[in-house]
This record gives sequence, structure tokens and C-alpha cells, in this order.
Amino acid sequence: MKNKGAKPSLNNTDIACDLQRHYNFTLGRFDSRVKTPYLLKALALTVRDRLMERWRVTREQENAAQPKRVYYLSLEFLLGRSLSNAIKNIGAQAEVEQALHSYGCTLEDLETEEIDAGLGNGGLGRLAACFLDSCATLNYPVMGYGIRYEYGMFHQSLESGRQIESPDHWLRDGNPWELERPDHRRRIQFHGRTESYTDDLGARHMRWVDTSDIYALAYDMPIPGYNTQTVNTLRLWKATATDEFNLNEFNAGDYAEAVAEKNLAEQITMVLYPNDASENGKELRLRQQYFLASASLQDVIEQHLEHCGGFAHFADKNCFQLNDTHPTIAIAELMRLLMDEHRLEWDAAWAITNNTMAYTNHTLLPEALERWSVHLFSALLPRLLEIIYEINARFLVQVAQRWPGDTERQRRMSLIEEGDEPMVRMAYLGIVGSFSVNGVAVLHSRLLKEDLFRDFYELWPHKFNNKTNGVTPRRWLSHCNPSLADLITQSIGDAWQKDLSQLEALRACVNDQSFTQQWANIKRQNKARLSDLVKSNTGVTFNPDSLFDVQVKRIHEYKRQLLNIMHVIHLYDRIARGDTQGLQPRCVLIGGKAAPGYYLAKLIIKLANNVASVVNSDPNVASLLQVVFLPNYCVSAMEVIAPAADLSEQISTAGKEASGTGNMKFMMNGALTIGTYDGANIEILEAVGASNFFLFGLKVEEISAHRVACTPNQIIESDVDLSRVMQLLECGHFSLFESNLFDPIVNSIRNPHDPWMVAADFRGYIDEQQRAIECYQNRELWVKKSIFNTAASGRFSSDRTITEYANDIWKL
Ligand code: 26Q
Repeated sequence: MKNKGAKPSLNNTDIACDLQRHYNFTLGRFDSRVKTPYLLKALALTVRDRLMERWRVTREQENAAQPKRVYYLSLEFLLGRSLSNAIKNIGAQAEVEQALHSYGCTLEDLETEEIDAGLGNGGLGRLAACFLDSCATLNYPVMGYGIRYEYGMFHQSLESGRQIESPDHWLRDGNPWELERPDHRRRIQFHGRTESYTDDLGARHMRWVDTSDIYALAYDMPIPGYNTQTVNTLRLWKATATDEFNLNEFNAGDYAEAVAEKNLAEQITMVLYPNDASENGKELRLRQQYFLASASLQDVIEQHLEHCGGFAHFADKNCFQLNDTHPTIAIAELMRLLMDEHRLEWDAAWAITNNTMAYTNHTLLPEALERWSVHLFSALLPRLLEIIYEINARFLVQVAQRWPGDTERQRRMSLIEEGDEPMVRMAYLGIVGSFSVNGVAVLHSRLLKEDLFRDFYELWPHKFNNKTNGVTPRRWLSHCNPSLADLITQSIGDAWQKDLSQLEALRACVNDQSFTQQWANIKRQNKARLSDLVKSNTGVTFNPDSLFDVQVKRIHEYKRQLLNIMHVIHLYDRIARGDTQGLQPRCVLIGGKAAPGYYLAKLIIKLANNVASVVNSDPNVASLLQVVFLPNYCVSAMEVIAPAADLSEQISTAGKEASGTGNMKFMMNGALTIGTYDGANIEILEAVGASNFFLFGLKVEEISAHRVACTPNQIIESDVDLSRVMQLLECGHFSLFESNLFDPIVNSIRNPHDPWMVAADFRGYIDEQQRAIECYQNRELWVKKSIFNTAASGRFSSDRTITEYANDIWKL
């Protein structure tokens, strides 16, 4: 059947009509007063109808042209809300507003009711979402593959200043954006054993037998590009039990066991792991990784064979981008599918695998590199372990040829880490199995070559490259900051939305009084909007005339929220002493989630809250300093926070933050950065110039020498301000009824081996903060610097990043 029906139009009466129809007949609501949640759903369906046709055409055109396709494999896609993004991208904003008029509500009222799709932890997951937006906008045939977690990133609330996690049942009321695709069901094997056999032609093969299988069901989400007809696909897999899985037991009369097994199968896609650094060893996590890899590869292979008949052109037509090591088991799985299921020889299969896989690394922390115990692997994925062993054996021959007799190097580079508990090194599998290995900022990519993956760089220098991250300007400027977007468009036209480098033209506006005044007014309004959010979430009243100093990101020692809190304590101490010379009113906002098992990160949240309550309840301090910890930081919160920030805190220990992407969102919205020489901060600094950036702290090369030269205790002793901060922390000033509460934090600062160099960077940070507040006093100059930041942010569009991936890696 090819009845395409009538195409839904974008005119406002048709939209109004469909909206009413969905409200009444899809949702079955006939309320006398329209109920917002249903209206939201009806609007989502109305918009989805309008994506459908473009989605079909995109697919049909691709099927006809058979271009090379890219598959972005990721355990995380942190999409946030979809409604206003879709409306904006198809250009139906005015029409939707019109249609909503008769319901007495605005699009803004409705869109804030939409629940975030929080299928990610932080930077890596949000990057995947920004990339999908850019791929669709640039009309690249790129498909995302991920997991349809029943529960996304946990919801964070506070009880007595401590983080409380609760489940995020985001699918409870259904998801209007997804389409179930029962025809794309895949079977995934686990456990069992391997055996060899001889086929009819006398060839030897391996097979994986006696397995416990589950199904992967496909759910597709439309990814509309901005101002283009392209609608790409994000395919998310859900696990379900196979029928025969419970049939045996059902026949034996064990109905209850049969149903229990079904739950076991469905557990695989139940919940997102809430760690943003690897938590080693959890079997369920490895199941998730293999489940995603196998389902996606089978899907791609089937589609490829349908059109191309064989594997001769597979590597010319397909490319997999692996989002960190999480999906790198795909390398072994592709080998298995090609050899065991499609009977290719090793060398042919390896050539295909090695020419289709590309690996992106997102971390420099050695402890965050994923490793899986060989023991677990052999029980869960015995065939894959065999293949990894064979990859390793052949690889180590290459190493031995290149460095004869260097057994130490073979040990270092082996995919298997030997020891009491042998482990599979997933990052090494990613490097060996891929034709491209990239870092996510210039410094990060350099350190991968010089440090973490040095041996591999020496062997294969051509594989290594950099792709500095970016963020989508549609969500992170036009959508979240509509007033600023309007002002920009009035001044330089609206082509910047698809070519962000055009923001450079704003530099010419800094001497235009009316422009700078409007720029300042818009920031003021955005600050008022954030103040409302802060007030309703914490009860604290932020003064929009103060400097808004913001640090939002996952809570991690290397990100040094602690350094920020110590600065707050220092300011509090100064004000209490009456040393207010050169001070200006400042509002400090900290937000972010801690991994539920990360003790020190959770204690840092408690400290932030305790400091906030001491500071905020001191009437002598209130006019100069206010502090909040904003609970449940998430994508939709950032959409309010980024436009309102004056000062963006990017203060990681040098060499630890791979890139950062929040730093780019703040810059785009006209915040100035106070930051270390780390990750993409360096490129931000270069783009905007040192006079528009507050730089401090040790550089990567300086850190180890500094550690030898002086200990934290020596630094504390010789710095009066730092001594006083430590004194306040140690005397229990912020933990009145639990005096030793913050000992672990104090000890971490005083630890001579403190990897995060908190004490060492304190003085530089405090001084730079003072420079920042003094600079803020000259409001006219500050506004210019703010404009310069937005103007220089063009390089940080994910359109630029994706164009580089497409040209250099994917060869589209
Ligand atoms: C691994 C194994 C088991 C459980 C969880 C994990 C896991 C999950 C998520 C490990 C890491 C992550 C996420 C990492 C991440 O977000 N990294 C950030 O990636 C950004 C995009 O490239 C960078 O900008 C940040 O610098 C980097 O920290």
C-alpha cells in the first residue's frame, strides 16, 4: 500500500484543526476546560504529523541515492525537550502560537510542561544530542543508535542539604515522539558456549550455541533539521523476553518463573547507569553495551544486504562512530556477525571492521578507562571473548614486528591486562579496531597522543586526530535566549543560525549605544527569569543587579566545585571582617548531580548547601553575597541558566577536563569565563582573546613540578586568606552540630598527593575572581566583553564539529 494521504499543512487553521482532533479523538478528551498535559500531548502529535512526511521523504531519498551512511553508537542521548525544537525547526512557530490562542495559552506555557528525555549523564550524552541536530541540519545521512531506558538520569532533590535520588520514570505518560517499529526486532544472545563445525563446503566455522536470547525492539524518534526538509532517525532499543524463553517453563507449569525470567530480560534497558566516570564490573552494564552493539549492527547489516546484496562495498557505505568505549564491543560483534553469521574469512572481516569503526575518547582520567574482567566476559559473551583474544594475538604480532624483543611494550599494549584478575581493556580494543581515534579538544587530543595512548600513537600516528566539541546554536542560543537571538538577527541578519561564524559581525556593534543597551537589558531580563527559578526551587532571592557567577556540571573532584566553595567562604570571611574594598554584589549558583556512590562528591554538595545557608542567613552579608545550590540540574534548567550567567566557572584541574561543552553554551550567551588552561577553555581563550577571559591556575606541564616544590600545608601556611578558609572549614563553622562532618574534604585539600591541586590553585583563583568583580564595576566595558564572547563563539557550533567529522573521518 502506498497511499500517502493528505500532507498536513503548516497553515494555522489546519494546525488548530488537527490540535482539536488529536485532543478529542486521539486522546479521547472532551473536557470543558482544556487540560494542559493533554493539550501538550495533542500539540506534540500535531507537530509529529508534520514531521512524518519529511521523515518518509528523507528515508526514500536515501534509499534511492544509497549514500554512505554514518551510525552514531552511544549509550546516551541527552535530548531534553523536543516540542519547541521541532516547531522551530519546521518553521511553524507563529502558526502554532496562533493556533494556541483560542485555548488561552502560549507555546511557552505548554513547552515548559514537557518532561526532559534525560537518557544521559552529562557532557557526552548531550554532545550526542547536539550532533544529531547538526547532522540533520546539514543534511547528512546519520542515524543515532541508543537505548530506550525506562528510567533516565535520576531526579535529584535535597534533604538537609544532602542529595536524594529518585527514579525518573519519564515514559509514565507515554512518549508522543517515538514510533514503535516491530518489523525491526533483533535477537540478542547471551551466555552459552562456542563450538566449531564444518559446513557443506567443508569449511570450518565457529558457532555460539545454548544461549539465552532476548529481543531488541526498535523505537524511532524523529530528528528534524533546522530549516531543511531532512528528518533523521534516532533508533532506541528496548529489551523484551523472547517467547520460547518462557515457553519451556510455562509448559512445565512454572508460570511464575516464566514471568520472572521475562523481567530479567527486560531489566537490560530498565535504567541508565548514573556514573559519568566508569563504574567497573557491573554485569548489567556490559549486557547493555552488548545489547546496543549487537542490535544496531544486525540492523545495519540487514539494511545493507537488502540494497547491496553482499559485503564488497560495506566499508564504502557504512561508518560507525563509537561514543567513548561504551559501545566498543561493536568491534568484536561486527567480526562475529561477518564471520559466524555471514561466513566471511578473518582477513576480509577484519578489513571491513577496521575500515568502518571510528572511536571518540572523552576522558583523560586513567581510572575512568573501561575494563571488563575476562571472567565475566567469558561467562556472558564467550564468543566475543574468543574474538578479542584473536584480535589481540594478531595485534601483538604487529607490535613484536615493530619493536622486536620489547616484551614490556607488548605487555603494556595488550588488549588483556594480566594480573590476579585479567581484564579486557576496552579503549585499546577501540584503538586497534578503528581507523580513527579522536579526542574532543586540541589539548585533550595532544595529551592522548603524548600520554594515555602514546604507544599506540607511535605505532599508528595516522589514526589520531582532534575534533573539538561544539553545541547546537539552535537550542543553545535561538531557543533558550530568544530576545538575544532577535537582537542579533536585527543587527546582522539571520543566516548566523546555520553559519555561526557570522556572529563575528557583532564586533562592529560594540560602539553602538542602543545595541549595547539592549544587550545589557536582555541579560538583565534573563537574570530575572533565572531568579524566579532560583526562588521557586530554593526560596533564596537573587538580585538581578548582582554579578551572576555560575557553575553547573556533574559534581566531581576534578571539576573542583570545592575551589568555588572555598572562594565563597573567602568572600564571606572578608565581608564578615569588614574588608569589602573593591567588592561588588555577587550571586553564586552551583548545580549538578553526584554519582550515587561517589561519597566525596555528595559531601561537596552538602558543604555547598551548608555554606549557602550560613551565608544567606547572615544579614550583614546579604547585600554583597548570595549562594545557592540549585537542585536537579538538567538540560531544561540549563536553558534558563546559560542566558542569565555573567561569569562561567570552568575551573577543572589542568589536563583533566577533556573538553567541556557547558563552557561553550555560556560563551554563546555572552558570559565571560573564569577558567583554567584546560580542555576547550584554551580554544575559547584563543578565540575571544585574553583580555576577555579570566585565566588562572597551573598548566598541565607545571603540575608535577609544583607538587614536588611545595605541599598543600606549606601553601596554606604561607597564605593568610587560605589559612582563614581552612580555619572556618576545620572549626565546624559550616557544620555546627556535626563538627567533623567535612574532615574528608579538609583532608583531601591537605593531602600532599592531592591530584586536583586545590590548594595550589587557590591564590590564582581568588585573585582572578577579584579582577573579575572589579571588571564588572565598569558595566559598559563588561557589556562589550560580553558581546565579544558571543561574537567569538562561532567556532563552537556543533555544525563546525560535524562538518569536520564528515570531511575528515566519515568522508561523506
Ligand atoms: C562507564 C561505565 C559504566 C558506567 C558508566 C560509565 C560512563 C558513563 C558516562 C562513563 C563516562 C560517562 C560520561 C562521560 C562524559 O560525559 N565525559 C565528558 O564528555 C564531554 C563531551 O566530550 C566532554 O566535554 C567532557 O569534558 C567529558 O568529561
